[in-house]
Amino acid sequence: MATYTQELRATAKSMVQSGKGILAMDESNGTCNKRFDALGIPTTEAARQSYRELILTTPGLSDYISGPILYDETIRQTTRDGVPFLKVITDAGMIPGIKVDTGAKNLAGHPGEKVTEGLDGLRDRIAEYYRMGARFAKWRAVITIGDGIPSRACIEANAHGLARYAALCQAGGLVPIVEPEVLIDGSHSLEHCYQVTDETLHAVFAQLYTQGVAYDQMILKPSMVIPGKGSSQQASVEAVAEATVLCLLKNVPATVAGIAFLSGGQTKEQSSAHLNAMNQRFSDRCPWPVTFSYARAIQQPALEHWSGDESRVAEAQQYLLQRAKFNSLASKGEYSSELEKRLALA
Ligand code: 5MM
Repeated sequence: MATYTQELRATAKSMVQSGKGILAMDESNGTCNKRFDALGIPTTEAARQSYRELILTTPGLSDYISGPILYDETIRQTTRDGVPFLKVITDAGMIPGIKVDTGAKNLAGHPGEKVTEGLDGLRDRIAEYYRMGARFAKWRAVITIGDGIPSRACIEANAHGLARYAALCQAGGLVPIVEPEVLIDGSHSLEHCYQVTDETLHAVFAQLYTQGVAYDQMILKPSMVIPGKGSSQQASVEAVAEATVLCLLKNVPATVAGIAFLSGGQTKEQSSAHLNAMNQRFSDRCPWPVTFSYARAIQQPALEHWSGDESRVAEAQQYLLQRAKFNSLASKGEYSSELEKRLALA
């Protein structure tokens, strides 16, 4: 059928190869500036370039990362020595990815809810990114749990957008990462999160089916089933791992090439522990590789340590590499909190 079938299958497989995950560094300028602002880092293109160069030139990064997800500004940047970031990535044996959504906007008629935009002109943008060398893409939809929400309108609009995006990507040679994020914000229970994630994944896969998306040529990037940040009833690592795996088993076809979780505001330790528990306890029941596509849970310690100080680049890279390594271990069920304490960098 599609011209790119074999290539898409091979790319998807490499993205979730054993012991590796995906590094989300696709923060839009707004999000990146917000994180920089909090640390007193100048919110300039030069600072964003320096930080992204720090990440991409980390020695050994490709031991744990199959590919980074870039933002439009980043995919066009070079190192300060003039080497295109795309070349740095491919020379290290990693696969370049690109965020192609244009952000979550207010959903008309549904206060407090968002719909992700970016379908207009997407076919041409995909063609350009493919020509540049990108081989996978990402689109994030946001589902908020709150009083009377999510609405069916929000879930269906976002599921439809994700499926249209995924079909366009596959037609243009990019493996789509399909990211329906149920936000951790709120005081909802684990059970409530399960119910919303279940409904969301069900709607997403129904739309993916309707749009003819090939499951073996896509990656799902879900949130974990976890109580809201403000809930008084936090759950054990085992309970989160079990509820998440059960929800995935119920909704995700076995032929999907892989699952790569977002961290969604969990601490770095929680993100590693939850992923680890899923792989340790349920790998024999999961038909897909289960790994990570974290942003904050990999980047935050490095970003904080660097804080815009160029004399700290090498140390910050060690922080980044350590989180990448811990999550690589978690993707094989080989991480432990004991290891975390023993190898703590500071
Ligand atoms: C949920 O956000 C994605 C994963 O990041 P975390 O592991 O930190 O939750 C991430 O790829 C996200 O989409 C980007 O960092 C930010 O995108 P925007 O468009 O919000 O700048």
